[in-house]
Amino acid sequence: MCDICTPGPQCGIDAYIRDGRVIKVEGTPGFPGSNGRLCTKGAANRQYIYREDRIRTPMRRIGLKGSDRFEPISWDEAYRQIAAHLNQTKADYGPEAIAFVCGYPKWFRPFLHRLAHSFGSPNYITESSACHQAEVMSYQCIFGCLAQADLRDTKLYVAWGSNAFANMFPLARRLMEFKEQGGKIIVIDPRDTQAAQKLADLYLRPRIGTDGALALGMANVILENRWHDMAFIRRHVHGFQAYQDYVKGFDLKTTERITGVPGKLIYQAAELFARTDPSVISPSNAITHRINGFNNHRAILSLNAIMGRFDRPGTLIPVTETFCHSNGGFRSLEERFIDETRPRTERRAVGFDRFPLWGELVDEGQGMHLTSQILSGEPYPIRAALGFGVNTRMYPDSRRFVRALDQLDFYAAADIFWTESCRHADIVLPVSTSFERSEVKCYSGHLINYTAPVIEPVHDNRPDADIICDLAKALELDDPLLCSGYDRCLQYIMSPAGIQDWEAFRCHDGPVHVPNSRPYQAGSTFAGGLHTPSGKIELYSERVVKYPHLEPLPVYRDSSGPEDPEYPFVMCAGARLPNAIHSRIHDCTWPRSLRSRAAADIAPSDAKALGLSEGDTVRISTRTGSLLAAAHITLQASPGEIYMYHGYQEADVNALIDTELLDPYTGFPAYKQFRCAVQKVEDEA
Ligand SMILES: Nc1nc2c(c(=O)[nH]1)N[C@H]1C(S)=C(S)[C@@H](COP(=O)(O)OP(=O)(O)OC[C@H]3O[C@@H](n4cnc5c(=O)[nH]c(N)nc54)[C@H](O)[C@@H]3O)O[C@H]1N2
Ligand SMILES: Nc1nc2c(c(=O)[nH]1)N[C@H]1C(S)=C(S)[C@@H](COP(=O)(O)OP(=O)(O)OC[C@H]3O[C@@H](n4cnc5c(=O)[nH]c(N)nc54)[C@H](O)[C@@H]3O)O[C@H]1N2
Ligand SMILES: [Mo]
Repeated sequence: MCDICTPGPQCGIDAYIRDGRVIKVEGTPGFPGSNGRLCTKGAANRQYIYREDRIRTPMRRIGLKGSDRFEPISWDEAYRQIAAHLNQTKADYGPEAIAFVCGYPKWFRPFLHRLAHSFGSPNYITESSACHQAEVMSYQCIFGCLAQADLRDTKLYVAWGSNAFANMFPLARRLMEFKEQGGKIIVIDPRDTQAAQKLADLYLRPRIGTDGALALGMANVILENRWHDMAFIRRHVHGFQAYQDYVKGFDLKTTERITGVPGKLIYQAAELFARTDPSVISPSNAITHRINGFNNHRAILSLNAIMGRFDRPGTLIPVTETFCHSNGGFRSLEERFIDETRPRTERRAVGFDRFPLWGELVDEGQGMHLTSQILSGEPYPIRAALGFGVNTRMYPDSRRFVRALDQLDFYAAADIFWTESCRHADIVLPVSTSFERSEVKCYSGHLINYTAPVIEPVHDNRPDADIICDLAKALELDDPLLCSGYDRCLQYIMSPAGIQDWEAFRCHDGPVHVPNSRPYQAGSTFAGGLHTPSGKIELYSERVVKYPHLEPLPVYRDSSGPEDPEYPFVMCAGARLPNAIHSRIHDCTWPRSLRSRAAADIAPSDAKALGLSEGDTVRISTRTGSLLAAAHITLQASPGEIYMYHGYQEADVNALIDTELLDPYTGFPAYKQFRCAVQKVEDEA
């Protein structure tokens, strides 16, 4: 299965092998979801797995940190050294002084989480500190559980901050079919995207990050026209009165002034959504990448609440995260697997004190506070870390993150490629790609798949899950299950799936249907009771109200901060490009050739004012840092706004972001909304 992006679509790949090498990849015909297709990134898998900079053997640093002076060592020696350092740090500072950190890869996460627990540390931290958890928290605060749009039965879908053509092509295809079958789509995006152009019956183009106001303005239209579902609200919704009072401040004129969306369009969108039943709005996680992101997301979700668009076909229906953030239609023992070795420690995970709502809802440290805690040693020191697929460029003010790595007494990095994090590690471990390993994945349609490797490891690499189980042994942890290896643990975790013949399942080519999966039953979430403090859908959050510095209503505040003549533009960094995925394929020549230079999208009027032509070099700067990029002049960007993709080594946009620009509810960084300056740079002739 393709692992270029996960847990996402998980497309089937046919790999053609000659003399032990992959010579060609194609989508697997008939594979659920992808049905024989691959995206631009997936088609580049061959270049990905044979990248020149793959780590070839375990390595030990012999020069200064960041110096690239390493020597090869054996796996046993690497394990021995990691275990010795981690156990020493534990003896000196306590187990919580070691952080177990993971980047975008997902497939082995419960194993890393259990390793942290068995070791005694609460500090398991992942990229979810900046990816998916803020959304989950928003759903939890309002509905008590994560939910998703039921596209099969809806009549109107609002793609709010979502461009599936770039970020998930099977979804884009589904939406095209949906439209062909008469479904209506509203797209809301400050960028004039492919989704806006190809899918939208109605397109709203707000200023970056003003979505909270837009949603409250739409709510005001709905309430004034009495289109809301009062019977549903009386029965199921908490805090309606307070919400209604707050929403009154967002009349059409005010909302138009804040968002830049014409009042007439705001009215139309509200009417179309409210008067089409079933209809559903599902805001993307792009909404959460800014200071007021959590509340913007909640304001949008609240529209579903006042219209009763929850727990019935065609609306928001609850999702079970079966395994590694994917839904296989059943409850695995993943939670128990993680929980049963949880340490009894007084120490709270990184970031819990600073982001108490996060601490209450999320079972992992808030990684956006990791740098600060390493550098300050407060409230307790973090002295060592074990990182799997940790990319320094994911972190705001990424150079500060590198400084934090350098301050650790010990850092071990496991990655496929030789990255900046590896250069600052003490021990580096080479890991396998999905072509070289076996793994179990669950996904929608109630499917489960046990893949097999198609090639021998390209170099002396090992799968992450095996490394974790081996480390449990090397660390001499009292955890016989984890020490028994990946497959035995899986059999335990997946036992509720009802698979009778595990061996047959393991050898089966392609996904199988989960025997014990259960189809969604309309109304079952209400019947089981909502997991919110009031037991109702909360427009006014009783979870949030406990924290005096947070506001229980989904209030709107400007995330850009006060205007600043020195930094007149607002940057939105990271809107997905179809040919890029974070840092991982910028170095593959095919996808890279589609946008060969790191480019900043800028509106034609701004380009003119700055005297820019297409491809000119610009310097983009903030108080935190600056970079050089190529100007890409496009109508996709509105005046005053700049868009740029992240993860480039030579133009790392996250190096411009102040680490303190964090949403106080979720700790999420301001990737998609911060002020910057843009200047033309005369190329040296
Ligand atoms: N400005 C800006 N920054 C962003 C975002 C944004 O929108 N804007 N998006 C954020 C989001 S949503 C996310 S999810 C993060 C992702 O950010 P990252 O976690 O940085 O994502 P990647 O660069 O894909 O992968 C990180 C590392 O994992 C390695 N890797 C790949 N597969 C494996 C594997 O199986 N095992 C191991 N051990 N390593 C592997 C890769 O080589 C790479 O070095 O970026 C965030 N950063
Ligand atoms: N090709 C590709 N696909 C990917 C990824 C990738 O790196 N590359 N990453 C994967 C990952 S880790 C994740 S988390 C998902 C992310 O999935 P999404 O969050 O859906 O993806 P983004 O492209 O970040 O944002 C979607 C749209 O939101 C818009 N947007 C940005 N700011 C705002 C705003 O303030 N208001 C509104 N209304 N819209 C806004 C952007 O212009 C963009 O078109 O994508 C996944 N898919
Ligand atoms: Mo993400």
